[in-house]
Amino acid sequence: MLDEKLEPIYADVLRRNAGEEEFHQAVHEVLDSLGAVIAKHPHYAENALIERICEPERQIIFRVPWVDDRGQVQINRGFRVQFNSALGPYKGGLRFHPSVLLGTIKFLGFEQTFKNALTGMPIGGGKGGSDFDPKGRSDAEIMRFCQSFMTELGRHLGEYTDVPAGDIGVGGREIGYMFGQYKRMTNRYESGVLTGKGLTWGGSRVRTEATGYGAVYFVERMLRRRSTQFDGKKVIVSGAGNVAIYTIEKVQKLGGRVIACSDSNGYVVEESGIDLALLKEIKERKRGRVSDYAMARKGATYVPNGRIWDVPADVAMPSATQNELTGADAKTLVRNGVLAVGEGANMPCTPEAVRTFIDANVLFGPGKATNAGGVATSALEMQQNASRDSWSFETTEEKLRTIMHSIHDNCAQTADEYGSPGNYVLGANVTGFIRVAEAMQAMGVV
Ligand code: NDP
Ligand code: 2IT
Repeated sequence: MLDEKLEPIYADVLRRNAGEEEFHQAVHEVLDSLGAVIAKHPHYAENALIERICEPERQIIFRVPWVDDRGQVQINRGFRVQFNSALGPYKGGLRFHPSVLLGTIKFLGFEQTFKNALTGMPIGGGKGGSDFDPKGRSDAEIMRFCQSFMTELGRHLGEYTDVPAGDIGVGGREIGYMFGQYKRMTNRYESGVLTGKGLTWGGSRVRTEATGYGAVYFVERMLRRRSTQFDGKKVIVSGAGNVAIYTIEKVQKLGGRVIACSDSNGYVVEESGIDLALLKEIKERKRGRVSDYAMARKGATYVPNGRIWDVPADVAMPSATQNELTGADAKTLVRNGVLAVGEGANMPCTPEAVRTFIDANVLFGPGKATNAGGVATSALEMQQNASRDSWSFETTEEKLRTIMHSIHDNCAQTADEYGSPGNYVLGANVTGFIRVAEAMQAMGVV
């Protein structure tokens, strides 16, 4: 039940954003945490501040025409939701996936606003993408799509305005094609307009690894509260993309055993531990499938269309997509004795799943805190670009580690302050909200 002051705000969000269920879900989760804040500090409910936070500053929708390898004209839809610029230029990734709708980008932009605030860096919140499906497309098709997408998006960007990066379906290759097109359109080498760039042309070390590494640092810090660590733990990581791969890498470095990962077709289990070099070879270089990995490994079992959450583990790191872990999956994990769950993806656990974990006293790291290492390192990339500098791997990773620990500690402290010790969902929502709210109040009605 939402606070009685928040109920009409949520009803309005439902009415004005009809059918955008993922956006409703993300807003509800934050509002659910804000009852405690406005009870303590009623001024945050004044001047329609919360209503303004739920309304994106700008929503851009555009046609993306391009020509495929057979000479056929294809049409996709492009989006950029510039959600909130109270703390800095809009910042957030671009997602290319056939499931993308305006409501998807809105939920992601809303989450991003609080996540970015949590990092403590000067970045506002935004998100974008397209319903373009990169699967099975040639390099040349990807390039033509990215060029057409940037031709329209570019006019809305700028290092002081809006700075995109990658997300599902957008990695170094796509950022390269988009940066090239932006440079050509503007006749400016504006490094700070995109992050996730290649290391030889303005990218930051550790950005590729940052989301996965950061998520592991966050969970490591949670585990420490129970006087334990990754060493010797059995871990399952869903997905097999950027976030999943570097989550696996860091867990393995810390002595954990990752026994399962997945893609949208199925999951693989290997009790002796996933061979990361082979997984990288298949996913990063060959753009193959998890089933190809299973085929290449004697000890691995491939389960098509199964639930990866059925595999018993100490730690679960959902790192694929939203709502991939349901209430029923959470019950299975709890029954199998899961100790900690860290959201590498954005909103991968349904509200029922989150409730199940919190009720069962499972350490639960919400995405906007746990996966903030990616965007934090993007902000480090912006810092390096602004100073025309380039830091070593060690320096950059140390900064990432410090940021993740401070996000963890701030969330834990806020949860204590608001009477819900150990509730990182409340801690993250309230900490992020207060930072955005303070800046918005200082700037007046804008
Ligand atoms: P990638 O495109 O590199 O990998 C995505 C992985 O998730 C793939 O294994 C993909 O499988 C799987 N997946 C994607 N969509 C679905 C779906 N609808 N159903 C089932 N599986 C799916 O993306 P990332 O690793 O970058 O992103 C993963 C998650 O992490 C997303 O939620 C993203 O928003 C979040 N995130 C990413 C950050 C980053 O820096 N990249 C930062 C913070 C959060 P398949 O190949 O079959 O599609
Ligand atoms: O969800 C996310 O935080 C990202 N996809 C990364 C955003 C960024 O700007 O680095």
